[in-house]
Amino acid sequence: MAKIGTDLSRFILEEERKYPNATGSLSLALLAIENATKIIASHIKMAGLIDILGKTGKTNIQGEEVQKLDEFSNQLLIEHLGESGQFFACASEELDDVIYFEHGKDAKYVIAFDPLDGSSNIDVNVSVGTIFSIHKKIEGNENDFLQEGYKQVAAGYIVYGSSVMFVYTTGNGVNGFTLDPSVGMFLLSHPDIKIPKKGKIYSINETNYPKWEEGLRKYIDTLKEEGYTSRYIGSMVADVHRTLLKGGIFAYPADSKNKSGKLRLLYEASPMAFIIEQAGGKATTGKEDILKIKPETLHQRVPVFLGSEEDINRLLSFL
Ligand code: AHM
Ligand code: MG
Repeated sequence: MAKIGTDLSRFILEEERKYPNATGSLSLALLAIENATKIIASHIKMAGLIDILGKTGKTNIQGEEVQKLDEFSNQLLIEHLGESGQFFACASEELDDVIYFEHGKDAKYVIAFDPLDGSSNIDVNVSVGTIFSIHKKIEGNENDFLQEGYKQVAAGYIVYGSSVMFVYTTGNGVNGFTLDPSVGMFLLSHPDIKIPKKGKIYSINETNYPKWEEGLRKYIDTLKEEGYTSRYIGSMVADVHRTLLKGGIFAYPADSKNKSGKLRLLYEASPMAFIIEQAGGKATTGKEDILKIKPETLHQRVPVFLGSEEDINRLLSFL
């Protein structure tokens, strides 16, 4: 196992050496994501200051146009991932359609991402994140994004919190890296993360309680009686990150108004499901495993329940 403190770039290259037939393309792809997200992290840290430094009109002190951070993150990822030459195409939560990269004609992978999840939290200085999901290019068209989640080659998230963390899997366990701002490197801080078999926390937007199905209401009532505690940030990356480390359950269910819930399969549900399952947890819509769903459209939404194995099994017995 890699040593605590190993930097992410080295870790990625060391992982690659375990596969004699690897071409290095996935490593370069992950390094491109790492670099882009470091830049996003530094901009998020400045978010409050950018206002002070003069965003009266739409230009900042350098006379550049001030972009909203989610637009900025989206654009930055598209540019970096496109330039890397490792991706054939990308799909983003912020874009209607797939972008095919000029320098990716021979690339092996496609990537779906949510550039800045939970961005409504930025204004109040609460954690946000980036989520990504990588699949193999098969047909060279939009269908490449409509592959089941279990076929992901890699998935990960970056949580821009009190510290910045990069957590990812290539289907071989989950590892977490913390950004050391003094050297600008992600260092291995959480090797081989395993989610506790059972937790004590549930995370759900309870204002929707009256609109939930009966079984879900009973389940949450039962958790309360048993002394579970409630934590809900409203930023999926942060809520899932806590669930991964501390156990319990995170949910964004369907309700009588939103029949498929809110979260998107490609950019949110599927990559998080891959990570949680790689850490020994479970992820379901309540009816089927999230990773088994064959997506029908780029922006489709699904109900999400993920977390500790025992907590998810228990939930399923109520639904
Ligand atoms: P976004 O992608 O537009 O930021 O929305 C997704 C976010 C998730 O991070 C979070 O889990 C959810 O929306 C919170 O929704 P709600 O405010 O309905 O509880
Ligand atoms: Mg989102």
